[in-house]
Amino acid sequence: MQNNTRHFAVIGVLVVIFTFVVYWVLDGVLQFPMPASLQAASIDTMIQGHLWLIAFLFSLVIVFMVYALFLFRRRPGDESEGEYFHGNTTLEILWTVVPMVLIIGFGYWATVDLAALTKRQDNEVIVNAEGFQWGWNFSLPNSDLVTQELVLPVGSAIRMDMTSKDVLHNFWVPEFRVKQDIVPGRTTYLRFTPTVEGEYTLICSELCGLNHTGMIATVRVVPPEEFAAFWDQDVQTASSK
Ligand SMILES: [Cu+2]
Repeated sequence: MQNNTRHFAVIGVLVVIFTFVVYWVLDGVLQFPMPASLQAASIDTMIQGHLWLIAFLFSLVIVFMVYALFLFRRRPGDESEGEYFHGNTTLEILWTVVPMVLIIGFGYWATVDLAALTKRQDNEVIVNAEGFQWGWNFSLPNSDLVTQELVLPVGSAIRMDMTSKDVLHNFWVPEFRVKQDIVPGRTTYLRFTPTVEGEYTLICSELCGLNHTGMIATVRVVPPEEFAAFWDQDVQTASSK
């Protein structure tokens, strides 16, 4: 028993060290683009939480396994049978209750975050997006103008009202983190607030046919005055045709 306590103490320390190492590797490999929306922070925090959990569970399994493989391997000349034991109620309760608590906890966290991310905001700017094989059309609700480039005002809450001409598509700007499927026959919505001016790429994130990978559009996040000017000017141009 004394011996077991020492084994568990060593394993415990190794698991902690290995957890930090695996997290460090995962965090280094999974480099996300710069966050550029109000919603990005909560999603990034959740991803970090998952990385810690993944690192811990991976370490727990691997450290126990490798430790046992090395320390309790059969020595030369040892022909004895292993000790027979049947079941361990404490262990079984532990490995049922702990994952259950973790899953419920993470589920609760995700539900709260999702509710906050999809909540109606004050003074939302509504922009229509239409996906098709293989491109995008954007317009404002009261404008005839249709553009292939998505211009958005920085700092404003945006609601994308999205439809599809043909098959499933998905609106995804990695820097904004949020994404939403676009479904033929109905309108789906996506809310986000761009926080950093600049140029981004909108990517269709739902396999939609031969040129799916080419279904991209430029997203420009500009000062509110420039946004207003862009649409006003172009609306006039469009209606004067
Ligand atoms: Cu698509």
